[in-house]
Amino acid sequence: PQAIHLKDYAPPPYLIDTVDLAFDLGEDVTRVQSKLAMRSNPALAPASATGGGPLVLDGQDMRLVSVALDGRALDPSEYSVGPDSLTLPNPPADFILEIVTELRPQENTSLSGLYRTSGNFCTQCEAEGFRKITYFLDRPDVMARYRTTITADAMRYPVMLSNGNLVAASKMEADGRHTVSWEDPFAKPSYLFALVAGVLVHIEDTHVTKSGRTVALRIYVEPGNQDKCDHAMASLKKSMTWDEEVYGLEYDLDIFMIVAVGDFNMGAMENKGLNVFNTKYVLAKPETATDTDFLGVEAVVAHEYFHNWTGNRVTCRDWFQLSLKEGLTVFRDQEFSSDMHSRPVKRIADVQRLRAAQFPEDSGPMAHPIRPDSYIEINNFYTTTVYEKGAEVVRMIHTLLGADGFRKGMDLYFQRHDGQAVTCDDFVAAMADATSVDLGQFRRWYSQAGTPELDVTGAHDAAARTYRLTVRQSCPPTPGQPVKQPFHIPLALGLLDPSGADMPLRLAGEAAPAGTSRVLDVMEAEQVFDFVDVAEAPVPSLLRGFSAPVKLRFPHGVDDLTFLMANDSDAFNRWEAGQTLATRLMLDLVADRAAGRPLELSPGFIAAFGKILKDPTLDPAFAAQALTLPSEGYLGQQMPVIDVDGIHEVRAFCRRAIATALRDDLIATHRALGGNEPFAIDAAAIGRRSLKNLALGYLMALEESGREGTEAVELCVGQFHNAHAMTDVIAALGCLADTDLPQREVALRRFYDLWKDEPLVVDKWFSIQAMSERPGTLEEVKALLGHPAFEIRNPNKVYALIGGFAGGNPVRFHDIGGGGYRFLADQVLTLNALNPQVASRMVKMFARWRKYDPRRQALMRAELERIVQTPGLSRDVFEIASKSLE
Ligand code: BAL
Ligand code: ZN
Repeated sequence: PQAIHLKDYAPPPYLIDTVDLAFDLGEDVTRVQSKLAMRSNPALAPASATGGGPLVLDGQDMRLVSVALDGRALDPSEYSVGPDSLTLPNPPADFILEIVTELRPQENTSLSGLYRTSGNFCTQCEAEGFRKITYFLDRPDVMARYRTTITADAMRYPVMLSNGNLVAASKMEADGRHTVSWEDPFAKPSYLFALVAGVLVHIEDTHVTKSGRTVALRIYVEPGNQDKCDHAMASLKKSMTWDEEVYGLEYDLDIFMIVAVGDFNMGAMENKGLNVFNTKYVLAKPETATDTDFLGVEAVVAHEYFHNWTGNRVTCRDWFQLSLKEGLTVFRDQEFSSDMHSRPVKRIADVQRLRAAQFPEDSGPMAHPIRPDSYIEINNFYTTTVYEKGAEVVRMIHTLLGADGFRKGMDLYFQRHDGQAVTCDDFVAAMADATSVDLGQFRRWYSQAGTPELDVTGAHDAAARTYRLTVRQSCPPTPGQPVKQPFHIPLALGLLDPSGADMPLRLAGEAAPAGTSRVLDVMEAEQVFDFVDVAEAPVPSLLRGFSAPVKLRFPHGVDDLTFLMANDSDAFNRWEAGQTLATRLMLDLVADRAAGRPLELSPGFIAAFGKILKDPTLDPAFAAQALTLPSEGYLGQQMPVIDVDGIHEVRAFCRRAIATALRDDLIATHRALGGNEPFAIDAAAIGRRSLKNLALGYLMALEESGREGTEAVELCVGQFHNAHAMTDVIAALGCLADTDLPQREVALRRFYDLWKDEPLVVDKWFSIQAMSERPGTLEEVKALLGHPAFEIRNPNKVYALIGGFAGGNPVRFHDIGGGGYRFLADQVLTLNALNPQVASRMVKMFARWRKYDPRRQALMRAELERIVQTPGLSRDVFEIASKSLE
C-alpha cells in the first residue's frame, strides 16, 4: 500500500454543484442512482469547452450498472473502471453525469458506507465511506448540495431519513413501497452524507434559537429504547444554548435529528442535520448507565452538535487537516462540560486521558503531528493525537489570546470561511489576525510530533529579593523527525509564599506586578525569567491548569509537594502535586521490589491521604480524584523498561496499605455517602458517588476482603444487590470480579440474568470480566468469545471484551507466557477480514512493544510479524503493524 502525502495536495480538477441521489433499498440488492451537476474547477484554468482533463471518480465494493453524460448512455469503451475508480478520459467543461450502482449492504461488515444494523439501513461516510455508495469525488474539498430520495418497503422501513429538511413526505406505491425526499440547502462534502431507514421510534422536543426560530429536535432509537433518550435530549438542548451564548452560533436547519444504532465503529458522527450515534452515547437511564456513561452522552451529543459549525459549515480542505475540526470541537465540548459541571474535575479527567493515551502514542512508532504529513489509511488517524492533543493546541491558543481574543478569532474564522473547506493554517491566521498576537512560532505545534519536555529550576537570592526560573525545553525524536525546533509554550504559574498564599508576580523590568497567576511565553531552548520583590524563597506552582501538553520536571522536594497539595490556589496543581508525590514513592517501591527489599509506604503520604479523605470542605469529586493512585499504565510510562508485574504488585500493595491504615475512615465515608439517595446527574451527586465508590474500592483491597462475611465484603455485596444506580452496581461488581469469593459467580450470573436484553449493559459485563486481575482471566475471556451474547461483528462487544482485556488489564495481557499476545493477534486477524477499522484499533495495543523487557519484546514482535505476513491484510492493519515494527 502507498502512502499519501500532504505536500502532494492538489485542488480537484472538477467541482460538483448538486447531487441528486435516489436509493432503492432492497433485501438483496440496493440500487443507487446519482445525478451530478459538474464543471471543471475554474480556480485551475479558465473555463474551456475541453474541460479539465480526465475525471477520476472514487468508488469501491459495488457494481457499476450504467453511466450517462448529458443524457446520453455511455458505452463501456468510453470510460474505464478500476478496483477503486471510474475514469472518464475527457469530459466537457460543464455537464450532467448520471451513474447507477448496485450494492449489497447486508454483506458490508466494515460498517463504512451503507450497511445493515438490527435489520435497519444506516450509513457511515467519514472518512471515505461515500465511495462505497456511488462513484464520486470523495474528498472534503468538493462541496455540493444534496437532494436524496429513498424508496423502500413501507412495512420494513417506515422511517426513512437523510440530511436537511423533508421536502416530500412518504408517498405510498401500489407495491407496498414508499418514497420520501430530503433536501439539504447547505453545500457539504460527501463525508457528511447520511441515510437511515428502518423501524425506529423517536422522542421529540423543540429549541427556540436566540433569533427566534423554532427547531424540531428528534432522537430516533429502536423500539423499547424510548425511555433512555431524555438525557441525550437535555444535553442537546443545553449544547444549543451554550453555543449561542459562548460563540453566538445558532443552528441553521428546521430539524436536528439523532439516530442511535447498535453497530457503529466510532462514538458518533456529525452528518449535517442527521447525526448517527453509537447507542453507547445516546441511551442512558440511572438503572442502566453509569455516571461516566451519562457524562459521555452529554459530551458526545455536544461534540457532534458543535461540529455543525466547526466541521460542517467550515470543513477541512483535506484529511491532513482533520484536527482543524476535531481538535477545535473537542476543545469546545471540553469547555461545555466544564461549564456544566466542575471545571477542575473535568480538567483533571481530560489530562489523565491525554497522559494515558496520547503521551504513549506521541513517544511510540505511530507518533505524528496533530496535522500528519502522510498516511496510508486515513481511518488510522482518528487518533488521540489529532483529537486530544489537537484540543490542547486550541486550548493554548485560547490561553495566549484570552477568552475575548479567542472569540474574536472565531468570529473572523467564520466570517472568512463559512461554506469553505480550509486548513489549520487558515484557522491560526484568523486567530492571529483578529488579535495581532504573533502565532508564528506557535505553528510548530501543528508540524512537530512528540511531547515536549520542560526542565525547570529555581534560584532565590535573598539579598537581591529575586527569584530566577530557568526553563529548558526539548522534544525527543519521533519517526521522521530527529530534531525539533523550540515550541511556543504558554507556561502558567504562581509562586507560593511560606504561608501558602500566592505572591504578586513582577518580572524584572515591569513597573508593577501583573496578578498572582500569569502565563509566561516560553519560546527558546533555554530561557530565564527573573521575578523581583521576592522576599522569601517561594514554592513555585508550575504549569497551572496544565497550560501546555508537556512533561514538566522541577526538583520539588517531598515537603514542597505536600505543601502544594495543601495550599496551591490552583486546584489542578493541588491534584498534580499529589500525583507527582505518589508516582515518585511508587516507583521507588518498584525498585525496592526488584532489589528484593521489603515494601513500605511512607506514613506521611498515608497521612496526607487521610487528611483529604476527612476534609469536609473538599468537593467529593475532587477528593476522589486526589485519592486515586496513578494508574499502572502511567507508572509504566515513567520507566525506561516497564516492569509489568512490579508495578501491579506495588500498586496493589499501596492500595492495601492505605486501606489498612484508613480502614475506619473509609468505612465512615462509605456509610456517610451510601444509601440510595434520589438519583441526580448533577456534579455534586456524581462526586458523592465517586468518593463512595473510591472508598469501597479501597476497602475491597483489604486483606480481610478475601474472606466472606467481613465488613467490607458485606458492604460490597450489599451495594451490589441493593443499589438502584448502575454506577453503584458496577462499582461493586468490579470489586467482586477481582476476588475469589463465592459471591463473585453469584453476582456475575445475577447481573447477566437481569440485563441480558440490554446490549450496552452486557458490554459492561464482558469488560468487567476481561479486566479482572485474577490469573485465569485469559481463559475466561476466550470462553466468553463463545458466549451467545458475544458478537464479533459488533464493535462495542469487541471493544468491551477484547479491548477490555488487551487495553485494560496490563498484568494479564502482558503475562510472560505470551498467551495474551497470541490471543490478541488471533483476534486482529479475524477482525481484519470483517472490519479493518476495528482490527486496526486492536492491533495498536502492540505498538508499544519496545517499552518492555527482551522476552516480552520478542513475543510481541513475533505476533506483529505474523500479522504483517498474513496475506490479504487490510491497509488499516498493515499500516499500524508495519510501522510498529520499523
Ligand atoms: N467525525 C467523526 C466523529 C467525531 O469526531 O465526531
Ligand atoms: Zn468530532
